[in-house]
Amino acid sequence: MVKLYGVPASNYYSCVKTVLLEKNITFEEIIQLPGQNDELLSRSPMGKVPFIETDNGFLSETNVIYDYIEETYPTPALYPADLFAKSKTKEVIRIVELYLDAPARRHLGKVVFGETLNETAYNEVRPIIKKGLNAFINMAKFAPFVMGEEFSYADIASIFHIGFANFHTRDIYGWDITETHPEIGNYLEHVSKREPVAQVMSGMEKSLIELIESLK
Ligand SMILES: N[C@@H](CCC(=O)N[C@@H](CS)C(=O)NCC(=O)O)C(=O)O
Repeated sequence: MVKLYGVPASNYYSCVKTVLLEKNITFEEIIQLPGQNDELLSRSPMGKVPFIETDNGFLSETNVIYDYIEETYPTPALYPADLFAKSKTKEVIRIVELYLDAPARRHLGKVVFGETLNETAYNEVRPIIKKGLNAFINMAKFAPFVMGEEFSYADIASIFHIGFANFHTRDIYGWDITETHPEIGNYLEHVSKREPVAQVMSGMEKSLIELIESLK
């Protein structure tokens, strides 16, 4: 049985959990904080979560996990069969990870852990996220899903990483992406009604609120 390690408050963990639910794969969740101890590093070389345990061993890095799961459990498919369309799907995933999640993550210390505002990040992050959002809007079809008619890994990454970015921009800049970009707001509202997404999202939000409260 697949074992999923990580914390429900994590957007990356939420992506992998959604994939497992979408594909009806039986799995066990094991709470694991990120860290740098040797045992963890032998399972997840960067000490990050999520990672999974398979019959063959441990695997980290969400994109790698997507590819492994897709080949191991091909139905329902979450990538298009066509190579170019599949590559475009991966392009969107990279954009939301690198230009929405990663810059927003620079505010994680302040927003989640109550640290002081990083002034450099304050000035640098907003324009990067604006560019990332432009790129995303130019690529997304919203018909009704990001890549068109089929729900895919691009939706899973977009839902959780844009949600993560918005959680930070609202707090730091008073900037709600779903208001400045209503096409994204409408898309997120529609897709978050999907059963596995709704289930994972509510667990993630609950866990995030509990984490923030516990740190106060
Ligand atoms: N590139 C990683 C990113 C995962 C990631 O950033 N996970 C966060 C939790 S949401 C983490 O483990 N952070 C701890 C750290 O960066 O050391 C992936 O695709 O899985």
